[in-house]
Amino acid sequence: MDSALASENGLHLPDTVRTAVKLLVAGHFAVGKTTLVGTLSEIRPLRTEETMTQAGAPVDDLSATRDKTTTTVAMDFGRLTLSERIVLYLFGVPGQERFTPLWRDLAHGAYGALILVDTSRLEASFGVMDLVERQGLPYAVAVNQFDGAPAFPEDEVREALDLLPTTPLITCDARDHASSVRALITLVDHLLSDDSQREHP
Ligand SMILES: Nc1nc2c(ncn2[C@@H]2O[C@H](COP(=O)(O)OP(=O)(O)O)[C@@H](O)[C@H]2O)c(=O)[nH]1
Ligand SMILES: [Mg+2]
Repeated sequence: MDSALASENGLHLPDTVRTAVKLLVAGHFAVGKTTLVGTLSEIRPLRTEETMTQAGAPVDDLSATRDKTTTTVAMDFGRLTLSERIVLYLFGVPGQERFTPLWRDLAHGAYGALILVDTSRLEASFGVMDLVERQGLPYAVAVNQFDGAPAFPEDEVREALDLLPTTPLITCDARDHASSVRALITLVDHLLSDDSQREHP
């Protein structure tokens, strides 16, 4: 929740900002989206979390989700002033199947997506990767390294997720500010690169 560029209370944007960039933070249930947006945001992130009810039990797979008792019903929202001129707006967007109809609206105007994955259930990311690709959004993939999750070599993760050689793949800790900033900058660099322009002209 810090930025040297945000004003003291973190609410007001410097009047030098000229460009606002919308980015999605995407990923399956409990992969760390809310954590990452909260770590990065200089304003108090807007969260739409609700305590999971019994009614959600058949659709939200809790088997591998450690001690999680809330789920994002719509999205997270945060802001990060990257430079005097550029502000990033971060939208944490749900990967659960039942939110698919929201995706076109959420993706509207977005420059790209950071897809969070968990190596202990890589296959759970296929759905959200498909959603991002169907919206035509360029993306980078960040492994949110959970304690005790397998640390596969990069080429195995790339193969399992069927990534293009040009798609950036990084490891991060969504609880750590510097690590999360690095992940986001990797995405922004990719969005500015020729590779991303070639893939999504
Ligand atoms: N060990 C560890 N736990 C994390 C990390 N990121 C998130 N968590 C925890 O994993 C759970 C799910 O994270 P959350 O951000 O709510 O996931 P979301 O459903 O994708 O928004 C929470 O209990 C977090 O505290 C991480 O990098 N390492
Ligand atoms: Mg969440």
